[in-house]
Amino acid sequence: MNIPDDKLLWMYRKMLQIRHFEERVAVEFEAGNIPGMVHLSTGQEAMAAGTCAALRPDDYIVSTYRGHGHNLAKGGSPARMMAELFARETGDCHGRGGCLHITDFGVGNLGSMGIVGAGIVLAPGAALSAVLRGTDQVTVCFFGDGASNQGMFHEGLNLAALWKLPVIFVCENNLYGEATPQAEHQPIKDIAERAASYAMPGVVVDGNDVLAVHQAVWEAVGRARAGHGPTLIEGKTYRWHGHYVGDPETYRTREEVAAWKAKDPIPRLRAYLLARGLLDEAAVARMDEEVQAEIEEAVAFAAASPYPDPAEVCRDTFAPEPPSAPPQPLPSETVLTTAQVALREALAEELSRDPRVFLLGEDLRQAIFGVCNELYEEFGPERVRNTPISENAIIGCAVGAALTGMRPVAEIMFEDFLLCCMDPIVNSAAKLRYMTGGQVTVPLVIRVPGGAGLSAGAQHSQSLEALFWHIPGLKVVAPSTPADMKGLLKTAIRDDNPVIFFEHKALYFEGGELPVGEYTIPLGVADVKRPGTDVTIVAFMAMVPRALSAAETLAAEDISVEVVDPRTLVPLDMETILASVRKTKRLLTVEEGALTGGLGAEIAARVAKEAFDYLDAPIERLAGRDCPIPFSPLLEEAMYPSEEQIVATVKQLLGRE
Ligand SMILES: Cc1ncc(C[n+]2csc(CCOP(=O)(O)OP(=O)(O)O)c2C)c(N)n1
Ligand SMILES: [Mg+2]
Repeated sequence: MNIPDDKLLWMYRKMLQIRHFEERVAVEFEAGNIPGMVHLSTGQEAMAAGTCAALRPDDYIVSTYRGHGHNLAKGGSPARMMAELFARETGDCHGRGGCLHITDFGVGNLGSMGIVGAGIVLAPGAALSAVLRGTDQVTVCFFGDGASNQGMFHEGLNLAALWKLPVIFVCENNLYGEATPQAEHQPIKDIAERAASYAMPGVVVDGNDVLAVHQAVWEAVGRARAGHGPTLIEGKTYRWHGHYVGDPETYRTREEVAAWKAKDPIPRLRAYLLARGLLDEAAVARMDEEVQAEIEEAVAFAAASPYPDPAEVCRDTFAPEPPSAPPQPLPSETVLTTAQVALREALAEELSRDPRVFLLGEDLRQAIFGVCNELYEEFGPERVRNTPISENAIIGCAVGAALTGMRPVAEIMFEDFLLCCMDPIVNSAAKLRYMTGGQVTVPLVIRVPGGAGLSAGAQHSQSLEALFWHIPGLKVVAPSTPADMKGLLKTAIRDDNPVIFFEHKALYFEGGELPVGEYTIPLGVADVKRPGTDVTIVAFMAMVPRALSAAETLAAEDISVEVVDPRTLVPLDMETILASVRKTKRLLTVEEGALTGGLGAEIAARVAKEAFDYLDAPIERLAGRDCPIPFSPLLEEAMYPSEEQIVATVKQLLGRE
C-alpha cells in the first residue's frame, strides 16, 4: 500500500500528540488537578492514529473510557479535552462527562462509553443511519479484548453483518481486561477468529505498527463504503500504564512492560520516516516542541477556565422543548375502533410525514399484537426492519441512528424484555445527551406492550412504568385510550428525547372512539376522563377503564368521583392532579404495577407536599400486589385492584364504609 507522505507525517504527529497529552494528564492527575479516575492509552497510539488516518471528517467513531487518543486522532481539541478532564465548563462535555465520556460530536466522535462493550451496539445504528440517509459514511467502533466477551459484542456484530452495515470493529487487544489477562478471560488467542461466525472478514495486525493498522483499516473502510459490510480488526498492543493511573499492577511483571515499551510505535514510525527522508533530526525535534507547546497551551486553557455552575447541574438532561403550539381541539368526527388500529395509524402517518422515521423490532412482519404487520407491506423492509432476537442490538442500533439524524421507533416485544436491554436504554439513550454536555440529541421511541390480564405469566405480564420513571433523561408515556395512544405516539416520535411508550396489552383490542384525521396530543397534559367533586382517582393505563366503571357505580350512590388519567409520567402534569385534589380533598391512586415504589407512591408524596392543607383524608393507593405475576386467571385477577376494591376504597375515603 502506498501511503501518501503527508498522511505518514500526520500519523507521526498524531501519535506524538496523544503521547504528550496523556503523559501530561498523568502528571496533572497526580498533582490533584484532575478528579475521578483516568484511563490512559499510552503505548496504544498506533491504533487510534492508524485507524483515524483512514477516515474522513464526516465518518463516525464510537469510543471507550480509554478514549483520549481516539478523540485526538478524530480531530478533537486538546484544549477542550484537557478542560473536560479538569472538570471545567469549557470542556467538551462542560464538565458533565470527564475522562470516561470524552465526546466531540463536531468531529464525529459520537461518544465514549464507560460501560464495557456498550459502543458495539451503538455503532451499527450510526452505520445504518448513514445507509438510510444515502451517504457513504462509515463508523469505527473501538473496544478492548475484555469487551469481546460481552453479549453486546455478539448482538452488535451479528446485526452489522446481517445488514451489511458500514462498520469497522477495531479491537484494541492490550492483553488485559483490568487486572485479568486474556488467557483467563477467553479460550482463544486471536479475537479476530470470532469474525468467521458472523461471515465477516477478521484481521489480526500488529497494533504497534501504525502502518499495518492503517492498511487494515483502509481496506476495511473501502469494503464498508462499497456496501460489502463490516470487518473485525484486532490489533495486538499494550498499555504502558495500569488500567488506571495508580493501578498497583500486581498482575504483570516489569519485564513484560519493558518488553512492550521496546516495541513503542512512535520511534518505530520515526525510524521509517527518517530512513525515507521524510523527516530529519531537526524536523523531529521541531515537531516535538510544537506538540509540547500545544499541550502546554491546553493545560493553561484548562487551568484558567471556570468550573460549571452548580445551579445548572440538571442542564441538558432533556433536549429543549420546541415552542409549544396552543393545544388544538381533537377532530370532532370519530370512529369506533381499537388501540391497535390507532397505533398503526400514528406510525403510518409519521412514516409518511418524515423520511427520518423508521421502525425496528422483532417479528414486525407478523407480530403477536400485529401493530406493524400492514406497515411492513406498505413501507417495505428498509423502513420497517425485522431484527434478530437481540434486544440490546435493537435499542443500541436505535440509539446510534438517533444520534446521527434518524428518528427510530423501536418495538420491544414484551415489557419484560426491556430488562434484557437496560444498558442501551438507561446508560446510553437516557444519559448520552447529559454526559456529552448537550452535544447530542437522542430522538427515539421505544414502544412496548405490557401489563397483565392475558394469563401470560410472570415473565410476559409486568408493568414496569415506575422503574423507568426513576431514570432521569427518559420521557415516559402510559396512555389508556385509542385516541390518546394515537395523539401521544405521534408527539413522542416528534420529540427530541428518548421516549418509552407503554402500551397495555389488554387495551389493544378494546373498543374506543378515535378522532378521524391528523392530530397530536402534547406530552405532559393529563386528561380528566370523568369530572367529579367528592374524590379524585388518579388511574393509569388499564386501571383507567376500571376506575371509570367504579365511578359509574359510585354515582348511583350519589358519590361524585373525578378520574384523572395523567397519560404521561415524564413529563407529569401535577397541576391537573393538584387542582383536582384541591377540589375533592381526597385522593386515591390506582395502578397495575407493584405497590412498593410505585407510581402512586410518587404522586402521593408530591400531593402531600403541595396540597397537604387541602386533604380531608389520608391518601390511599391501590396497586398490584408485591409478588410476581401468576398464570392462573383467578390468581392473576387477585393481583390487581378490582372494581369492588376501588369502590370500597372511595367509600372509605368518604367515611361511608
Ligand atoms: C459492563 C461493565 N463491566 C465491568 C466494567 C468495569 N471495567 C472497566 S474497564 C474494564 C476492563 C475492560 O477491558 P478491555 O475491554 O480489554 O479494555 P481495556 O481497559 O483493556 O482498554 C472493566 C472490567 C465496566 N466498566 N462495564
Ligand atoms: Mg484490554
